Amino acid sequence: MKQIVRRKFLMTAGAAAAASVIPPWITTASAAEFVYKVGTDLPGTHPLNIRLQEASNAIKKETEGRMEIRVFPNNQLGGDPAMFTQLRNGALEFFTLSGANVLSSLVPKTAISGVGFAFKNYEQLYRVMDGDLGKLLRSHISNAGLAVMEKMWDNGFRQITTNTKPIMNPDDLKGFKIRVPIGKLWISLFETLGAAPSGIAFNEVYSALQTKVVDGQENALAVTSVAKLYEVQKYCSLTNHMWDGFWMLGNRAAWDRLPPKIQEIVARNFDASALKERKDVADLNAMLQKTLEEKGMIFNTVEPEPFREKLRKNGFYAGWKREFGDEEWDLLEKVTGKLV
Ligand code: X2X
Repeated sequence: MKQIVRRKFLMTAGAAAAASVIPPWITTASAAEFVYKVGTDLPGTHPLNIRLQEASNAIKKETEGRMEIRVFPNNQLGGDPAMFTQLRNGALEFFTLSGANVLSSLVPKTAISGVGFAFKNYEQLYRVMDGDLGKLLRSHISNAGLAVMEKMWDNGFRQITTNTKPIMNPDDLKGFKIRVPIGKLWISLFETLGAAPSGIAFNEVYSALQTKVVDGQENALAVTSVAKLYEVQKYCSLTNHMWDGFWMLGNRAAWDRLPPKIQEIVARNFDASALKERKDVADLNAMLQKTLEEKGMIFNTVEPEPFREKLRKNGFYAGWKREFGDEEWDLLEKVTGKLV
């Protein structure tokens, strides 16, 4: 008897545990009229996802439950190329995607935010991306059939990590096998610097580093930290070689289905959260060197000029100016100063 009671208890406990791991889209019957997903490629603990969840809560409240946006972090819906396909065919309603990443396969000009060694600091960067160039890029994205919010979300200035040696100057990159995201600009930047880059989606980066398919990667410290890349990387060279950030993209038909009042609430909350996320990420990147050193990483600073000089000498800036066009390039240089 006693045993039967116990078994019953165990079964109940087991059922409860199983229920808690069933994904939300199966268990939660939602009363919301619009239930949309947003996919991201960053781990759930990254500020981008925390702020997205906050925006989603605010949107639900302000729409009095009519609109529910479910956050799917950490490539749960697939890597960037898969999520981008889903976004375009309507299986996914919102997606945060870097302008230099897969988005540039559809809208090549969005990669301009990632031009190597272009921005000296965040102040310059946001003057460009919240200004006329950002506006022009949004019109290109919109002409390509996607919805896009006004404010970009920060990924950060990118730094090179390796498991073999510190990168001090361009010569250290000679033949160096480095993972980069899937985008022509990244390949071009590292090839021009003499490295051997491979485009790999982020959900495969940890294992690519662990199995030594590549010897290094480059990302903002926040990503190296939340994705635990420090477990498989030893050195971190503070190259700040490019800035990277995410556009909040929407599937156009899904966006157009929303009543104007709900569109306004969604856009306003996404943009407000983006501004908060920018501050979170900048603060985090500024404090993480110490944390990562405690985990065993060895840091070095880098003089950017020899890298910029090598890029300039090898036609990197002139080539990309032709690719992006004079109008875009002039809007960039108006703030950064001459790059070519
Ligand atoms: O893929 C990357 O390295 C990441 C996470 O930084 C981007 O989304 C561009």
